[in-house]
Amino acid sequence: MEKMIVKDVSEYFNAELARKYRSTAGSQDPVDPALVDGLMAQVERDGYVILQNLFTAEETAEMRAALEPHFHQHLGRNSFEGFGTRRLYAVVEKTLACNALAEHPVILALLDRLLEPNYLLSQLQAIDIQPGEAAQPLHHDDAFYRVARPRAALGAATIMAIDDFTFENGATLLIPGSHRWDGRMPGPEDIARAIPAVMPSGSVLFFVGTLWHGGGANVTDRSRLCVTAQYCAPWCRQQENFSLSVSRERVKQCSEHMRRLLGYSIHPPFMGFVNGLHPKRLLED
Ligand SMILES: O=C(O)CCC(=O)C(=O)O
Repeated sequence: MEKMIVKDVSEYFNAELARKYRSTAGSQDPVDPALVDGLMAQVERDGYVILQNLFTAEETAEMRAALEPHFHQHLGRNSFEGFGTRRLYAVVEKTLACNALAEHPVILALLDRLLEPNYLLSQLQAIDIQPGEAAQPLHHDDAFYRVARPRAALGAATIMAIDDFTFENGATLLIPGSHRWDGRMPGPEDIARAIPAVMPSGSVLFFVGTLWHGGGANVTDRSRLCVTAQYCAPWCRQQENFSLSVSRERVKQCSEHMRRLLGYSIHPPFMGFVNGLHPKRLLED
């Protein structure tokens, strides 16, 4: 094995030390760079973009059917989770059906532009807003990393409509351009100009972690189901502790991309190691 002599520590910090387990970041099916350029222009301007009809009706129905048996009847524990909202966590352990959202090539292509290689899945959950639920408090997803704004986003998120999203059933509310704000909170005028992410089932809202948003109020008599995948920089802590909530047997059933996103990956030179070695060794029989 070639011996690495560290003369300059910054060289060491940037070195990809893995040999057998070299990173698979960026190796998903290619996406037309012109398409990604167009989507990124919208993300940079508004903080979000809607990917219309990314999934077919069959794919969406498959996700709904896979999720439904796992929902408990109990509702959110606070007004942020929503007293009238059902949430399902540790989705990968329960079903692989939603991996297709988390590792969709168009979404990975956008994340490749926004975040450092080997970014992580921060959480994957299903959110089912029940009739009569109030609007969720507006927030931005990377707020729990206490780093002063304005700054680049430390993560990004997707919200996939399983049901059609309408203003009446609680489509996610967004404040366009709020990703560029400093540390200020939204005032009444900002809240008044928040717009609902109205989109048909199978579409995906993609937004950066600095964008102010929140679930809308559901004034209909039907629930509003979505799946959301959130991602973070490779050196940020994931919200869900996937190494504890997703069994190794389950991870072995996942693709290379999902394994990397769940945390079976290294941020150079060695963040994420297990006993000094690459975590993917744990997936070997
Ligand atoms: O359900 C939604 O539309 C948004 C949910 C959300 O932003 C959250 O729970 O953090």
